[in-house]
Amino acid sequence: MIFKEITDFFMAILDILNYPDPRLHTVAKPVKEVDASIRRLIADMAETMYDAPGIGLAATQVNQHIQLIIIDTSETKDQLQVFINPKIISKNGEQDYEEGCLSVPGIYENVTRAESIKVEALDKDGKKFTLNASGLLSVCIQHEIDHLLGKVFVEYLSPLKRNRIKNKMLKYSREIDQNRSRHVNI
Ligand code: QAP
Ligand code: CO
Repeated sequence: MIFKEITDFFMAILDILNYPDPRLHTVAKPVKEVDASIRRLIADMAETMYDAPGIGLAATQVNQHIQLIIIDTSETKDQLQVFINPKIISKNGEQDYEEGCLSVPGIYENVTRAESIKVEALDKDGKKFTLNASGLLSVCIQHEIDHLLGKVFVEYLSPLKRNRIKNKMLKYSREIDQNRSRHVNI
């Protein structure tokens, strides 16, 4: 119990990279060993995701280019799923889903993906597992694995839509920067 309090105390909310940050296009490397530094990153990513709040987060989005994603699609927000070195073994069917992304705040667009998938990964203890997923969980796993491949969901949209989103995001980040310097000046 005391240990849990100590780890909670040292947990941190991490900065999330915003589209069109070029670092979001980095291809993640496999995790060699699930050690203490990986467990720390998982705890920090979980705090970051729940704080947002979001249902999925890839290490790429917090500028850590390793094959690690976390997901919690439960209503109660107490069912964290960790996927290390995830691989999609099979895909079936098609579904459209209105997706969002913590790296593209305020933007929601329809994307077509597989309806159901079979995924193989390591869990938080480094133990191999396979999972059959459909519906929202399937969409979320595919979306987060894309991040590890350097792909953001807006890349499935038409160039016109994507450019509009890119310009909107750039304008939004300039406004944030201006507000920051105004705070410093006053
Ligand atoms: C990926 O995305 C996902 O724009 C996870 O202002 C989303 O958690 C997969 C979020 C939908 C499948 C379906 C987005 C929070 C969270 C925003 C997220 C925002 C605040 C996105
Ligand atoms: Co995303």
